Amino acid sequence: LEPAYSFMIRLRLPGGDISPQQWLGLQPLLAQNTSGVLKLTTRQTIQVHGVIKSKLKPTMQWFNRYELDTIAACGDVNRNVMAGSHPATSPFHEAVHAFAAKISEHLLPKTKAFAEIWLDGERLDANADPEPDPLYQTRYLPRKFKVGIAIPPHNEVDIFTQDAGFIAIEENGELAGFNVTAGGGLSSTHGNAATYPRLADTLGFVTPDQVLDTVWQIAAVQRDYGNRVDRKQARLKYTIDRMGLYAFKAELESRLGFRLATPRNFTFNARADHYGWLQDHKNHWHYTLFVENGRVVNNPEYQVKSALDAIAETHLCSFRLTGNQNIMLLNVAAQDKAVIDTILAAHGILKTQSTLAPIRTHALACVALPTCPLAMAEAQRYLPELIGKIEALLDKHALKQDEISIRMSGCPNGCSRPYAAEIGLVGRSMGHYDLRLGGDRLGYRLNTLYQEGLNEAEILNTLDDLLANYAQGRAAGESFGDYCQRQLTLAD
Ligand code: SRM
Ligand code: SF4
Repeated sequence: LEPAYSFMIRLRLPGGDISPQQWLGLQPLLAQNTSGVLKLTTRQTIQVHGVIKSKLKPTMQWFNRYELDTIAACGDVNRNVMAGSHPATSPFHEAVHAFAAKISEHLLPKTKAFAEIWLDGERLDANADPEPDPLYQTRYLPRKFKVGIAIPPHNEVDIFTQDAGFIAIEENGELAGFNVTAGGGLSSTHGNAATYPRLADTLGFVTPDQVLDTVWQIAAVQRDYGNRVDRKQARLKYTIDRMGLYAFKAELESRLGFRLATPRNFTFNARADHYGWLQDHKNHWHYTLFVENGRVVNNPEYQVKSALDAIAETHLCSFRLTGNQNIMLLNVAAQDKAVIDTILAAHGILKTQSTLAPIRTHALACVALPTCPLAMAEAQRYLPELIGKIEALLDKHALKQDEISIRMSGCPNGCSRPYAAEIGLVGRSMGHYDLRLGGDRLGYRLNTLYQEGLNEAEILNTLDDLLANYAQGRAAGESFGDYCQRQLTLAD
């Protein structure tokens, strides 16, 4: 008898876009072929669990019917490309956001194997020559490769954590081009000092027409220089540290045939999502809906799943996932807002969302148990409960409205980007977490290990003391992360 294999499947959704037709099309499939919970990920896409082996092919074919695919959503290739999601961020948002799909297509493996295996069912010819792929050749990349596009002043994509990043630069109301970053990556391994989270370096500036070549050549340098012997040293961040930034950049420029220009100025002023309605320069309205840890489920007082299904049925907006595991209702005409509001109200969204504390709505947790084989501790099933207890501490110190960012992951791989949070909790063993402090709120600085392997009581006691000190001793406008960083620096 064959073991009962079951699989997780992740969609490729560059920039997080999914239409209401696609959303509605997925629902019967989810009910029949998966565990039924649709999960919005930290890279703006959707994954589902519990697809048994015999249902894999019909599931892929179902996706294809709705023009959805899973190509390169996992593996040693370019992953789902992220892009700042909110159209109200900037007048040239649409043009910048469109680069997510362009980059995704440009770096997509050219092999026909996906279609042959999953769609038309024809067997691959085992004797055929390997298909030539200009980027991946016959060997793919040494490791996963992640690309993000940030649209200042918003840094929801945590641009400095991406292998390759493009920060849109506006000058005189026009899109001048992009600052290019490279070498971000977060994972580490407990007890292996040769592994570490790293923020990307800024390499220079490119014009919009140079973006595709630049990202392609960054991936190609990594393909040729990345470590193919030790997977723990294979990400681009280690390649850059081994080569040296200067040599990496020189290699990149020689392949590009041009020098990167001097990086331009920009500032980030937010990383968390802006909940509720915002209007853009074209007078379109966009609503951002909080989905705790990206789990699209119905709770009695907050029925996200039913609300989204009902909104999709109206066809009055499209959907876009954010890098913070939330969902946006895009391009609602002023006259249609009331219809959407009525649905949101009927499902408890309007009332509940406005009562949630910022620490909850700004939090991220990875999947972890029970499905993640790498999990050492709980994350998405536990963080909501822990936040309830932290909220009580915030209340006690009159900090309830403080927008502290807290992120939990079930192991040091860091899928919820905990190393870039003000409070990072990284699973060490069941019920025990490393507490990391001193990251900033906007994603410019990593946090550092404060205490190792704490249980819940120890986490709460430690935070209680720190929050008390912060409430008393913070400078005007100082965030919790900056305060902790100042104290850690003083203690050095
Ligand atoms: Fe991740 C592996 C879930 C974003 C770093 N990640 C996994 C796997 C596939 C476990 C596995 O290899 O068997 C997890 C599936 C668990 C499950 O049961 O579903 C998993 N990662 C996730 C998601 C779903 C977390 C979430 O709750 O949203 C995110 C899916 C993103 C997507 O849509 O593509 C997710 N993973 C990330 C991020 C954040 C990001 O990309 O912005 C990181 C840190 C950034 C980075 O890559 O440096 C991340 N995941 C990892 C790593 C460590 C990679 C490394 O450099 O060593 C692994 C393990 C590995 O690759 O060997 C991993
Ligand atoms: Fe799994 Fe670890 Fe990623 Fe969490 S951080 S989803 S536990 S691999």
